[in-house]
Amino acid sequence: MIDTVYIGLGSNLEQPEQQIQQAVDALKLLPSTDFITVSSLYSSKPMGPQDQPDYINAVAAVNTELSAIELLDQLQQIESSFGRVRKDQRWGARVLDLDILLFGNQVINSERLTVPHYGMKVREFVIYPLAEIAEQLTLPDGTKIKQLQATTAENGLFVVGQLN
Ligand code: A4P
Ligand code: MG
Repeated sequence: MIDTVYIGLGSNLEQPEQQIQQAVDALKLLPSTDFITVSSLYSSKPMGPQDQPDYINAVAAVNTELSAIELLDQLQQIESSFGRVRKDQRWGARVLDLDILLFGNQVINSERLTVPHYGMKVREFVIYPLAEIAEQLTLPDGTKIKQLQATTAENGLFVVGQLN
């Protein structure tokens, strides 16, 4: 069984573009998984506390034979390996979020996983990059990504670059 999965990436370290580039490189090495594509890099205003830097966000698509929990384990390993690297370089706390936005058409409500991701329908920094790479996408509840995009304000979101 192969599922198409959309993964949200976010970072607001001082060099967040590089964090996201390296995280995408790590996604390309996931076992039993084919990397499909990644959106542009977007600058976004922080959701939540405002006394933090702006974020860089992107959304990647992969095809995987992993289960959702197996993929979550892999993503959390990537997150913590980035944390260790950053601490070794005296950059303080890890700031890399890898969220499973959609896992095929599955709806999951377990202790470790809520899929679709609980915030994805209201976050411009998820909706716009997702619409860029999957403009025909329909969520498990029937919502079309283009509908979400049309009703979600950009809130200062803009494209800052492309990944290699
Ligand atoms: N978990 C449940 N469902 C999922 C899922 N679909 N994908 C659980 C990934 N993880 C999922 O995650 C906490 C737990 O969520 C995991 O152990 C997993 O079992 P975490 O990465 O440790 O914590 P987090 O991501 O910091 O927490 P949370 O509440 O998910 O934070 P958010 O909602 O992701 O917010 N502003 C901008 N502009 N851009 C951003 O990317 N991100 C945040 C973080 C705040 N403001 C932002 C951005
Ligand atoms: Mg997270």
